[in-house]
Amino acid sequence: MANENEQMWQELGIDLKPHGALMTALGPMFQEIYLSQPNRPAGMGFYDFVVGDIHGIRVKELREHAKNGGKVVATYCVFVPEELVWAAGGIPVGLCAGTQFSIPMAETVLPRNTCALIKSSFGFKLGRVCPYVQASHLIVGETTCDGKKKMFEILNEYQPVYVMEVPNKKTEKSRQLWLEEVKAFKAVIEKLTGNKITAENLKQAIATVNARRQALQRLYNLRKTSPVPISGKDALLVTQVSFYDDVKRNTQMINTLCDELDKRVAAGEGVAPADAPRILVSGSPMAIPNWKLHHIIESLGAVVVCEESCTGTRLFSELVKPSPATLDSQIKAIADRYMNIHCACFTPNEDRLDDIVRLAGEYKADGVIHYNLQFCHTYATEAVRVEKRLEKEGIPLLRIETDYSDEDAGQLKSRIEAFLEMVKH
Ligand code: BJ8
Repeated sequence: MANENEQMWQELGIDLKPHGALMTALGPMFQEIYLSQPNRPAGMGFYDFVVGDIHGIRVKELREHAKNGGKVVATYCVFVPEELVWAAGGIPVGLCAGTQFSIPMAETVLPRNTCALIKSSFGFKLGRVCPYVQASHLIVGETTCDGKKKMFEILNEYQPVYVMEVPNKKTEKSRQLWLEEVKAFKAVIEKLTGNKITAENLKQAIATVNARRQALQRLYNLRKTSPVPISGKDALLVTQVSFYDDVKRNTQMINTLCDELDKRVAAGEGVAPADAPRILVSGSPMAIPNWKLHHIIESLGAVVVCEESCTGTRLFSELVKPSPATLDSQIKAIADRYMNIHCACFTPNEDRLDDIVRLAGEYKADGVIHYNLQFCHTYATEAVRVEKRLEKEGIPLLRIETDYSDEDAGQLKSRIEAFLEMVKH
């Protein structure tokens, strides 16, 4: 298997030496952060397997797909409507950008004061260490933030990149622009795959992606109970894997896990004592293998009960409205659904503040930790408004700004420990 994988990586143009170092580092890290947790649900076995073979089986599936004439479309943002890719017989893959490993590679080109997510993703391509990037036929970017959109211009010099224009406001005019962008994306995907998107195949794709969203909703609803039947780390991993695993298999695995969690809830079985502080994490997404914050919080005896982020509720809380009959109305329903993602790139973004307050209530959070990647100006500035709003609502908040390195782990630990002490009383 190892040799088979190595041959595949070689064919994909992977730089085997740094790639080997990356794989070697991931194992002990996963052991320490994940496998050491007590009382994990058996259903997490699937996710452990996926991480254990992170650049193996799934990449092989993508290669098989490509050998049969299929296309792989890589994305970096939950704004890219994956339904259109599935409908045209393509496979969308949300690219990981959560490791410190690829950042020094990116810093040889990008400014150092760029957010870790952007540097990490760019470094993967530059260093040729990610088989998912290498296996993709098209990378789809978006204009959500300045750093990303300028990085995509440079990335385009290495691999074909198509950029969708995400508006910054949610006015009628902006909605119209976005609808046109979704239509243009449909044409790009049809051209890439050579397949027509029809009312029939799009209806199927909408139903398939909605089913995964509903499975994730089910998982998150189970986290509302006390004691919590699954750790925040495990739930985060399920969401992270959803970005690149096969959508149908993933839905089935999440539902199997939820069946087990239902039994835990009925038996009053949890992963932490019922009086453990419950934390809502809100802010920037945490791409795999970024488990840093959750690990610190849960190592201190608290439990993360929800993520208001794109590796959390923003990924699945909105469904595409039940599929209307005509292709045009389906495209419109897709465009409408995506415009309900409350990313900090929008102004105003009152809906996100409402979401945080609502989620804190629904998940009975004792406090909110606002997670900000360093140099992400939209989330950092929006945190000022989050703070004001939560103060008004009487919800304790801790704002942290960090990156992927471990340099500040000690300092974060002290601040979070003090915060947990405060919310417990
Ligand atoms: S919809 S949150 S996935 S853009 S953290 S790269 S914003 S400087 S990730 Fe995001 Fe789409 Fe929005 Fe979600 Fe820029 Fe900020 Fe970095 Fe960010």
